[in-house]
Amino acid sequence: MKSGIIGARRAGKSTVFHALTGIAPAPGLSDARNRAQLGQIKVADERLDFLESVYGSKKKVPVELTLFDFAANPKEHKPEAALDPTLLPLVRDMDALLMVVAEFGGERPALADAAATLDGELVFSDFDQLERRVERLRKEKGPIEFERATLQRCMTWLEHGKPLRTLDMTAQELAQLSSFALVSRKPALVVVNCEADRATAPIAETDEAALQARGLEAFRLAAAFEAELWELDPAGHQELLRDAGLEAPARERLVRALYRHLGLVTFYTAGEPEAHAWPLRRGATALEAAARIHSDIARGFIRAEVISFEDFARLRSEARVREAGKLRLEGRDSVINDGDIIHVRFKV
Ligand SMILES: Nc1nc2c(ncn2[C@@H]2O[C@H](COP(=O)(O)OP(=O)(O)OP(=O)(O)O)[C@@H](O)[C@H]2O)c(=O)[nH]1
Ligand SMILES: [Mg+2]
Repeated sequence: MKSGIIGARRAGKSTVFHALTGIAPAPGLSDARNRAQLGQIKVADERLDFLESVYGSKKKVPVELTLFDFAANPKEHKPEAALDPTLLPLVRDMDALLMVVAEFGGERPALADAAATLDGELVFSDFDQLERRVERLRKEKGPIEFERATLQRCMTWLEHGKPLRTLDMTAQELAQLSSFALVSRKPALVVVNCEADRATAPIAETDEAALQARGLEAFRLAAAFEAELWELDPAGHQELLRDAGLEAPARERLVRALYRHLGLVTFYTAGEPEAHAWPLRRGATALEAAARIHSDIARGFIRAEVISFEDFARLRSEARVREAGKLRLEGRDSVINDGDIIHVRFKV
């Protein structure tokens, strides 16, 4: 899963990246050839640890979140623009966005306004992209009426300043738009970068409502404070977190917030070679889970053998799960639940 950190100049994007990954900002990042620094968060997962030990797996593969800290190009990034336009092609490739808003050093912009400014850049970029496509459609012949109508509906929405993530679309419309990688459709958390003494301060109700209307959600992070904690040993890290009223480090809280906001669950594949955790959209089917593992496995899908995590935790072996009649044989359309351990039967 790829998440890109965006935000105004000096909003603390690199500090947020540091707080989440433990990787300090790279001085060479402003180099135009090297537009992003990558950092990985391996998601801590007790269920996966349990599967690894019971199956005696040689390898453990947790869910990984890759964060991208982009470097704006000072020549392109005009002070009045919230986002360097040359970053947009990189942003298109992300699964989710983290929009950083500064709330430190005397800066207290209305959170909703700051987020709206950033979101506005995404809205503008999508409008621009769709408009160029509509121009080209003028010269095309063939069955383009549906495409034209879909683009027009999106553009009307964007013209009102609304991001596409808040527009309900049919599966057919979404399929029509799939080649565009529209940025205002990407799920996003607004990272409120604050001082340590406001790490647990509530978000004002008016801000919360305004964000919600854009399909956004606030996530508070005292980035400079949590970046410094990486210098400490784990015990010291824990203690200072607790003093600040925080129950877990930034990366764990962020993963939870993203999972909730994106509506994700985790399923597992387990065996002696490896125990593997996979993220999946809540409500997704066995076939979608198979596709997550490998497109060949989805193509040759016959059925899935599914064990719920609770049954496995109680019985502690596949053989006992089978004897107890708790192994489910599921077809391609059955829904996979959080914690399910699945084995896909397929032919190639
Ligand atoms: N006091 C305080 N300072 C911060 C915080 N976050 C960032 N800063 C400072 O703000 C300045 C900018 O932070 P960066 O993380 O480099 O911001 P950025 O958004 O990556 O900046 P650019 O990449 O240049 O656009 C640095 O001097 C940071 O030390 C914070 O939470 N509290
Ligand atoms: Mg930076």
